[in-house]
Amino acid sequence: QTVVRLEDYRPPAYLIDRVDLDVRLHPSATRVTAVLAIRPAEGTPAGTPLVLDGDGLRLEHLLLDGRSPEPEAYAASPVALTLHCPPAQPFRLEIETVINPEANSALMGLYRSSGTYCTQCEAEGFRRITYFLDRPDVLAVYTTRIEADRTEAPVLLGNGNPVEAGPIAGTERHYAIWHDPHPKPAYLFALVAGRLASVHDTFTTRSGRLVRLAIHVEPGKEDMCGWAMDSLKRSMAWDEHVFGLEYDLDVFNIVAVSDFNMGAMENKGLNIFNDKYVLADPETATDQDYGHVEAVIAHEYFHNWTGNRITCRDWFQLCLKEGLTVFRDQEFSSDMRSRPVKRIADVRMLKSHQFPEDAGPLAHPVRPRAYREINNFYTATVYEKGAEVVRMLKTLLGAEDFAAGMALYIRRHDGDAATIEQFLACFAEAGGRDLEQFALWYEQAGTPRLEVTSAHDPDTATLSLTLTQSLGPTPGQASKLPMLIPVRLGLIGPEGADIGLRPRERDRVQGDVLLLSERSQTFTFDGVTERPVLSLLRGFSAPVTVNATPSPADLLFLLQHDSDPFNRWQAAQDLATRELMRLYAARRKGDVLAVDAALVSALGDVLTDEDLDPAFRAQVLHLPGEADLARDIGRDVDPDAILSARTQLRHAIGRAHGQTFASLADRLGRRPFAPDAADAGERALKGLCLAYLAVSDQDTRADIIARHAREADNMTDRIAALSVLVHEHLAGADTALAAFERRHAGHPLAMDKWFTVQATSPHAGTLTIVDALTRHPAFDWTNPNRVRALVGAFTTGNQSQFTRPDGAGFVYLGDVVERLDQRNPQLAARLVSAFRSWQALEPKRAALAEGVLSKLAGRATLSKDTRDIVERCLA
Ligand code: B3K
Ligand code: ZN
Repeated sequence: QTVVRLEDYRPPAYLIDRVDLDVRLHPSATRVTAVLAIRPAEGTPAGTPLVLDGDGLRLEHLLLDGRSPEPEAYAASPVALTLHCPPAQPFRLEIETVINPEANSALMGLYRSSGTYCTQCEAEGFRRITYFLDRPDVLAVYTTRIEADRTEAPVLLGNGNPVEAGPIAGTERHYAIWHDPHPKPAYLFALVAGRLASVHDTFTTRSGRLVRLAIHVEPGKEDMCGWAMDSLKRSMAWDEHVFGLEYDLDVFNIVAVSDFNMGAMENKGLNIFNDKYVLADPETATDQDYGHVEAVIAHEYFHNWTGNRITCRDWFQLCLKEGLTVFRDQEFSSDMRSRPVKRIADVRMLKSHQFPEDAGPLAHPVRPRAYREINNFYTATVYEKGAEVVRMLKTLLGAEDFAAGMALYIRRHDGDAATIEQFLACFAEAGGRDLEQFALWYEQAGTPRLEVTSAHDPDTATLSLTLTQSLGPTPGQASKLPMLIPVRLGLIGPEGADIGLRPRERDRVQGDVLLLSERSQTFTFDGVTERPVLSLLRGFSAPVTVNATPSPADLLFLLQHDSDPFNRWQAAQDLATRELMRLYAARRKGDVLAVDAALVSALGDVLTDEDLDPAFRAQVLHLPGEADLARDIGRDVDPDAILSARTQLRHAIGRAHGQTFASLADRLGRRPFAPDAADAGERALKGLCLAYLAVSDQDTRADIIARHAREADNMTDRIAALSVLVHEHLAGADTALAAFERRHAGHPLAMDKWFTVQATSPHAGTLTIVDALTRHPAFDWTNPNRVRALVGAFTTGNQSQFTRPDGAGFVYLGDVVERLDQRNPQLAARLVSAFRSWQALEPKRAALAEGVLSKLAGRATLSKDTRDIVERCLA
């Protein structure tokens, strides 16, 4: 397999200025004519061959400046069209290919989803439509003519603005022409054609452009588009307000399809979405779904500037658009909702998805240096850690200089295919900073570890704080350089109030942010008369792990007093983690210890603190997950001992506060459903209360929870109650499952939740149920959402059962991957990544996982996508 390396990047020898596409749609034989206006790039020697990319293509016709070239002048294969000696002057190439959308099960290129024609071109799907310079630094202006059967596809959508449309006389067919004036790389090309219904609205930009907005969905789903449309309009207004960025076309179309490999795609003027991130109503979508719809709609919209107007020079720069755009959508959601709760949720996500990636065989830098299959690099590291890096940049520069850097980036690079270096240069210039060391965040993989020690001297009223950073080896990177780590710090006095910081090393402290740049640095603070409690890494100011060993009393103090809500939450997590580790260590030795009563009572105080936002209380009471604990344990992990430790602590909390959980569950979230953050927060706390009630000793607990499942008037409450019934094996679980199934049988996205609830049940027997559910009428191996909801949920959301000591979970995943790999390599590769932490497991389980991976590696027919993950896991 060929490895693509960053250091091998060369600018393209030829450029394509204009693309005129004519796509005559047919289910199995779509005819694509591409007319390309090509010219040699400056400095390209005459006679340099032109190699256009293809993937599974067959050339039907070729014209060079209107004439058929001699057969020896070119060569065509499924993967390339080569002109051996193209003209030295600009020329026109007309290429005809015929493709089969119906047979396209990889969902890359032009395919059909429930009868709708749609495309997915990022990263390298355009080459499955026509031969092209399919690389992000070749930007062209596209005009697309789409032609289709009028009844099969009454709606025809392309990038940019509509130009003309009409019937084709004497036939059953019609056409539409779309023109996108903004030069773009091929990965942003899209077309959609089908029988679609739509909802419409308008948005007027602040400079007065009237934009027609539309969301296109399967007929009958129009009522479920309101939230997405509302989110879109809020995104458009927010980007103007916060970043000064306006929309630049007359129309903005969103299409929801049910077969989609990922979340959504930011094609210029024509965003295509997994329907899961568009459709929402209280009956079928949870508060979490509402939050995701809002965030993904915003994310794709924000790409219009960070991704489309300024794109990536090459795929190594993927985080240039993804990290930045995730940062932007996180900021948007924070402004729409509670900022601390959003931050907590994002950090939870980062720690549970990105930290394990960074700690295992799939670790890679935010900007990778090499890949075999680029689709495998749309990762938590590129996206979520990429966003953290942008967030640190803002922390280091301050809001004002950061805004100036962004403005400069947009001004200077509009229309460019840019690099991380160019991006950073804008901030270095705007902020008058040297960002050379900071750039290591893009280069070095792994999660840095911070050791913190402190000494307080009451005589001199000083506090000295020593921070030491370390970063372990990751694949391909044996040793690392120290990074620039912004550590936001609070010192809290005995009364619980913050003490103003008076640092001696003034040039190394910026406001409340310590700039750690050496391997080890000591910071001294004056005027600290009494021993303060340290609040370290406030707001999670850097994606690192902290080893500071505060006393349990200090953690309890932080939980009660920290003015930084994030660190209040972090203190609770640290306390719980510590306790869980203690219980775990005992269980590994066959002992069972008593649970620490102080922790249980402190959590009870948070639970009943009516001054705190319910959503925040829910986050505090939500214990670290099994996978979080596995990550912290790091080696020789026994998932069963983790599960029992966690179960033990949950039961202790449930028993201690059973009455409170029961009364809160009864009292909370009784207003008619509205998706706003305040109501969602109440429902989150209610769901959490039900989960603890289930493990309390309240006699009527099963009845209460079953009643919640029965009487819920929205999906959030219904699924919360159902999952408690199922996961705790309570009486009424089967009845509730059956009722849910009857109620939602016709709604695949709701049934996905039904699959997930069962797949994530931590009981022996779950694997058998998962397997049986693959034969349920609502299940469909060809739909990625179904597969992820059932098999993906089992392998990534049910640690103890996936890693069963007999290895059956591993074998099952291996079989599923083999079954899906030929059909949909991207989906198979995504699923097989669930093996990524296998080396941290205790030796018996690790050997069983390795066996399955080795067996997969031995399959000659494995796709490039899956082989890449499997071999990296084994390396
Ligand atoms: N840019 C797309 C992801 C494309 C994934 C290709 N395998 C969605 C997004 O990040 O907005
Ligand atoms: Zn994105």
